[in-house]
Amino acid sequence: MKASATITETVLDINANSAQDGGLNGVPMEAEGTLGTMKPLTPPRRIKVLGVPLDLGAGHRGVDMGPSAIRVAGLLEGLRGLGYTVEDLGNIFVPPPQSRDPGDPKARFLKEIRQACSEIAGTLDAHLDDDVRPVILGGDHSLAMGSVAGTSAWWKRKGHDIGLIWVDAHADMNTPDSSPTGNIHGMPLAHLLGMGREELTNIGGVGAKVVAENVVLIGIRSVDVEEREIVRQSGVTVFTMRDIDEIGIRRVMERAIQIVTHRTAGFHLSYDVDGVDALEAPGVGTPVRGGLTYREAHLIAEMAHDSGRLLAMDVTEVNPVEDTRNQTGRLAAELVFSAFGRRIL
Ligand SMILES: [Mn+2]
Repeated sequence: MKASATITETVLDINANSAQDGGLNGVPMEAEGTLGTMKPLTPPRRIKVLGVPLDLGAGHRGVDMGPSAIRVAGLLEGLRGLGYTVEDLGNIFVPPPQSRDPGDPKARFLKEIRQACSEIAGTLDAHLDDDVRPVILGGDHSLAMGSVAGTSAWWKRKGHDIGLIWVDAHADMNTPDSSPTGNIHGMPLAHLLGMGREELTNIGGVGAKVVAENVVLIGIRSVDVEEREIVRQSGVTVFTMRDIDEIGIRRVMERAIQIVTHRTAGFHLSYDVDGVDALEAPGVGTPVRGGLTYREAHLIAEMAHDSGRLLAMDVTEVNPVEDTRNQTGRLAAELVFSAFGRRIL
């Protein structure tokens, strides 16, 4: 990928590749971008829910209450209604920020976040099985350094890589050196790709958890100045809000699923609810105008389900302090239902 390409050009490059070889990013269309020699995935029968009351990575307080809000919205009952056996693993322990010293201003609460993410990774790795899909409730998005590490470690032992779909208003690809705030929830994706601080890239296993060729960002509309260059150089595929406006969310998701399932067992869906427009998701820490509509947000989850390749899901950044009568908590629960097969008819 050209390092000099803008994000929109990157998408256009993909189009150009498709025209040349019938695929994108060199992925042949006919190969289904999927399994190679892998036998079919066992369909999910059990869902394990893990709460992460983490707001150490965020600038605004309150996302630590997100897991409760999503549970109160009827998450477990709704998933059981879809026919799954659902187990709630409870919450991992996270200290409140007021009780700790943030330490390094370039990576605030690094030690505590590392500890929480290691516990997430270990818990998921221990609870995964062929027919189990974890759902992780946030909490700020830095939790994904633990959840994706856990999913990746388990599948790696079975001999498979995983892909990653990252839905977000932000790219979350800062490193401590580039971040204007030092808030780690703006850095998880960089660390999952192996960039940044070793203490964070080595959570749940050494080094990168996903390769850029299998990573797709969707819904992006706010990228910091230095972060922009990191995104461009990284090799991940980005569908900004403009791309969604221009080609539609259905085409975006078709391509995304091809990319994240190419020679992988499947993909982890890390859904930051601030990707959704603030009109539908007012209860987030960092709202940005011009986001996904309610239906675009759902179609992402519905198509993730229909791909048959969804391995795990995070829903993050629900902030009850900013919310209106748990509207955003309910949206988060509904997005999980769509990702696990709820349909209109
Ligand atoms: Mn995020």
